[in-house]
Formats: sequence, C-alpha cells, structure tokens
Amino acid sequence: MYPVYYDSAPRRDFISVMVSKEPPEPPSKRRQSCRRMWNRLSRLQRTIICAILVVGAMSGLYIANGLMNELPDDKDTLSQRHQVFPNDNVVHVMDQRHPGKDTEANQRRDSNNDKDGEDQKLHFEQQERGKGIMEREEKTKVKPKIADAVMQPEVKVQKENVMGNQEEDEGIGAAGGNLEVNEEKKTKVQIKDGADAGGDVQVPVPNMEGGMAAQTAQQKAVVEAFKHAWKGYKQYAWGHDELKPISKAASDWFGLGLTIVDSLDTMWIMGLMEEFEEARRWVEKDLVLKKNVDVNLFETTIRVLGGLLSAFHLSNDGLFLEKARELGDRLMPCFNSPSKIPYSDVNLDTGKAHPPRWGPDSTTSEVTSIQLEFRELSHQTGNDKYKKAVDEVMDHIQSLPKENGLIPIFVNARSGQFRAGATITVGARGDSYYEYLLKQWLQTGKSEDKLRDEYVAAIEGMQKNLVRSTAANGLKFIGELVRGSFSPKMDHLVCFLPGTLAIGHHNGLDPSHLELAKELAKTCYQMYADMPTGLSPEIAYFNIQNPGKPDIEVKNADTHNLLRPETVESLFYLYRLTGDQQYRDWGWKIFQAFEKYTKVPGGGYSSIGSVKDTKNPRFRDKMESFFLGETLKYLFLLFSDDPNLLSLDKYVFNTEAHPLPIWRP
Ligand code: DMJ
Repeated sequence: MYPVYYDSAPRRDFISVMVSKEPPEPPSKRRQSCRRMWNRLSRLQRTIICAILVVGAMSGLYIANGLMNELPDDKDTLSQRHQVFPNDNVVHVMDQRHPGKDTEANQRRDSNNDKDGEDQKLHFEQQERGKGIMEREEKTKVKPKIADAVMQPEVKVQKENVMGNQEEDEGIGAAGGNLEVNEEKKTKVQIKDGADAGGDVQVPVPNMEGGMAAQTAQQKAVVEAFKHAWKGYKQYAWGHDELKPISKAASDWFGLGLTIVDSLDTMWIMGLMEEFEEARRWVEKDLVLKKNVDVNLFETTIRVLGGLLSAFHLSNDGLFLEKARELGDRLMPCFNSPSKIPYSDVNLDTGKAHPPRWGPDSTTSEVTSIQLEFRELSHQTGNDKYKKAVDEVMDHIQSLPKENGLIPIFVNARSGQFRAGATITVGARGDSYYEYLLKQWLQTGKSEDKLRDEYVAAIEGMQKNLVRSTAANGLKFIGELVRGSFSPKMDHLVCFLPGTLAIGHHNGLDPSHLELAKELAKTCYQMYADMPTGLSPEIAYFNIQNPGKPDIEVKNADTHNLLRPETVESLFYLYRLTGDQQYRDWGWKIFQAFEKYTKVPGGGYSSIGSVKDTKNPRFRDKMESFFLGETLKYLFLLFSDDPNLLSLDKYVFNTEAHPLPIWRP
C-alpha cells in the first residue's frame, strides 16, 4: 500500500522491468545452470560469497529497524501534523501546540498558561516590593518549546486599501519564531535625558507604579477576553494587521502587524508576559519598516509609533525605541510640504509623501494628533527634529482663524488653509484635535499655556455652539455645524470627550468641564443601553424637538458597531477621578454586551452590522486592532482598584490608549 501524503497528491512509485525479445528460459533450466556455475567455483570463492550474503542481510535488518522507529504512526500524522479545515480551500499547517479545535490537550495548555500568568503576577508583586530584577529577567526569558518555534499557522490574507477595498491574496505570511531568545541581541540604545530611564538599556525593567497589582474578578474577565481575541489573531492572522474572525483569515492595511504593536502595552499591563515576549520577538525579527507601502501618517503614528514608545517605557527594552526612531524617520517626509501642514500619506520605502488619494486636503484632527508621539520621540532620542516638525504644525494651526476655538475638519498641506465651509465636529476628523490640545499641555508638565488656552476656548465654543439637550429626557449631546447649520448628529467617536474633560478638570480647569463630562458620559452610555443588543451604533441622531419621541434615533446606515473604545475610555477616567461606582456598572454592562454579541467561538471578536437586531447582529468579520489596544485596556483599567496603576498624574494616554510619561518640568 502507498503511504498517504496529506499535503500533496499521492506519490506514485514505479518498478522498472526489463523486457527481452528472447523468450524466457524455463525455471527448471535456469536452476540447473545456477547449480552448474556454483559447482565450478573454488571453496574459497564460495566462502567469500556466503560471508557477503550474511553481512548484507544483517545490515538490511538493522537499517529497516531504524527506519521503523523514525516514522510517525498514522494517528500522529493525521491529528497533529496537518489539518484541513472543512470550510477552507487552504491547508493549514498547524502549530502542534495550537490545534484548531478545543481538544483536551489544548485545554490543558490553557490552564498551564493561566498558571504561568499567576507566577508572573506573583513575581511582579515581589518585584514591586523591591526584590530586584534578576529573577524577573529569568522569567521573561521565554524559551519557546520547539513546536512554538518551528512554525506559526499559515494564514489567509486580504489586503485592504485605504478606501476599504479588499484583494484576496492567500497563503502569504507564515512568520516563524526563534528557537531561543538571544538576550545578547537585545538592542542597546543610548537613551538621552529619558524621563524614566537613563544610560545603556538592555534589560526590560518594569517601571510603572502599581503595575501587576492583584486583579479583580472583573479584570480577570477582561483578561480572558483579551486572551480569546489574541488566540484568534495568533492562529489565523499572526504578523498581519488584523484578524477576520469569521473567515478565519487575516487582513492587511499597512502590513505592519498593527494588532501586535497596538497590543504590546495592554499585554504588559495585564501581566501576559509570555504573549508579550512572543510579540517582542516578532517586532525584533519581522517588523520591517523599510517597506514599499503608502501609510497614513496619523494612523501609523498613533498605533505603531505610540505603541512602540509605550512598550519602551513599560519595558525599558531599547529594541522598541530603536524601531520607533526608524519609523519616525520614515514618516518625516510628510512634513516636506509648502506649508507646515503635513501630507496625509507617505511611502515608507521611497519617502514619497502625498495628499490622500480621495481628495486634496489633510484631515485636521490627523495633523494635530501626532504631537504627543513625535515630541516623546525627540525627548527619548535627544534629537529635536521630530518635536520641531510637529510643533510647527500646531503653531501654524494656532495662527489660523477659528470659530469660537472650533476648527473645520480639512486643511490643505500646500496652502496651509482650512477648507472653506468644511464641517465643524467633535466627531470624525475633528475629535482628537481637542484631545491633544489638553494632552500636550499635560505632557510637558503644564508648561505651554498657549495650548491650554486654546483648549479652554474650544470647550467654551462647544458649550455655546454645539451642546444641546434632547426634548424628552434632557440628554446633553454634542452636535455638528454643517455649512454653518446645526445638525443633531453625534458620532460614537465624540464619547472620548467626557474623559478628556474630566482630566482637564482634574488639572485645575473649570468645574463646568466636569459637569459637562458627567452629562455627556450619561448620554454615551444611553447610546448603548437604548439599543436591543446593549451596544452603541456608530452614529446617533438626537431628538431636540418632539418630547413625545425617543431621545435617540439611529439611521439604517449607522447601525454598526466597530468595537470602539471611546465610551469605556471616558468611563475609566470618570471612575478614576470621581470614584463613582456607577461608571464601573455601566462599563460592566457594555463589556457583557461585547461578550454576548461580538465574541466569535474559537477565537476573536467581530464588529457587527446591526446593534438593533439581537437575532442577527450580522458579523462584519473584522477585529480592529484598537479593540485590543484600547477597548480592552480601558476596561481593564476601569476595573482596577489601584489608582497608581498608570497614574493619571504620571502618564498621558495618546489617542490610541498608549500611555506616555508626563515629563518632569
Ligand atoms: C482609534 O484608532 C483612535 O482612538 C482614534 O483616535 C479614533 N478611532 C479609533 C477608535 O475608535
């Protein structure tokens, strides 16, 4: 019988047969002539031939025995080495540690991981008590099992362009791991004037106050959710930007492993050190930045540059700073524009920068929400060029005329002017401009009063021009100015604002800011609670005229939920700063709704098409990197009892939830 090969067509063996034209001799004649030849041989010759035959037979037996021991038995071959998924055309070569189904072995592996997690936590608690770094170094030197290192699962990949179109491109990827972590190879980076570190940094040292404190039951549930999301990503999308959890495939936007880099600090904060080390190895080996791809300056800055800088701060591992510096350099050509306003896109290899493909202008919130990261890069590398570039953007924007501190959402990189008549909103394309005014002021130890004044003026402008209440229940919300007219439309994106207002108040700004924060947080929560699934739509319209109608209306085009973080982000800030349990209760309800309607069996969470339809919320087959980078991180922090875990007096979070240190004045 032929052996069975599962990764190719059955192999065929052939026997070659010599065909003679002469008729074959009858067997009896052949036997007679053999005997005659044997009789003609001398005794010595016969002895030699016998000896050769005996030695040959013994060697044959020995080799055959060895081969039998080498060959896997059929069961091994089937169950562990290769597995064909019934709904796929692709043959997935499985990592033996991670079979596709929840086998008993897999469950055992999971419970072992939990135990490792406990060990890590205990270890960090000891560290907090000052037991030194050497012990931890040993723990974090993860030596992967051989199966870990041999192969990562092969993945199906879809490339997404900026407009969201997708091209099918199967079977790319399969990133491999290291057999050993080579500690020698950890990059040495000269840290100049670091806020928390100095000198030659080689070994990760946790430097966050209160980190790894005992977890509450709700935090543990969030950690489980993270592990579930990571499991799907790792199995089907490792090394690619995002997981498509329904089709069990990957999608690429920039091809920078967005989910890995966005998740680094979340894993650190949650104490998932094994996962963190694995991700670190990927960054070291596979995060290639010299890449012929056009990336969006803002998205790459907040997710990748922010993620790397934050990972550097938490771990003190110079690898992350070195990558951050290289990325910063590759993004810098965006600033070579006739005005000080950067182009929106740049090719990471050629350095060619340009406006977006879909129009002539840069987005205002994008060019004004890269400052925290570039300034921090200067601070850590000692090279002022990054800070200079983004400070010039802010100076230029500050010089432009505004309406009560509010800005239009488009600005041109050539003329440096706002687009006349563009919408004014605190939602998409406007949002993080306001957030970064406040946070830049905080980053430099409240030393740049100009930024604070701009922020205060903008909040006053919102109070005057954009804040309204619903007719039925007086829910306060923030609308938009579209060609000068008020529209009662609010994006879920606006829900970052309560958190920002609360931090502003915490740093001495007017009490009315905290009052507005509380009102808006209530409205944002209502956007979840009013929906049958308990999840917010992407956009809501508020009823300001008819007291007999519901407060919130959702148009059919806006019923989707992308697993966004803004509301839980604000709940975290408000709980931290007020201690009001209500914010935790709301956060828990939101978390449970994510669990119920977005969790995908087997691994991952998916954005959904309709928050109104409990029977069929329609998976959109996409797990955004910010779900791991932001949503789950803010939920974890919301349920933490420790106010010193990333203290708000020591860290400022960038708009992708990556904590960066507040500089000491
Ligand atoms: C994230 O990338 C950031 O929070 C950004 O500021 C807004 N959009 C997403 C999350 O919704």
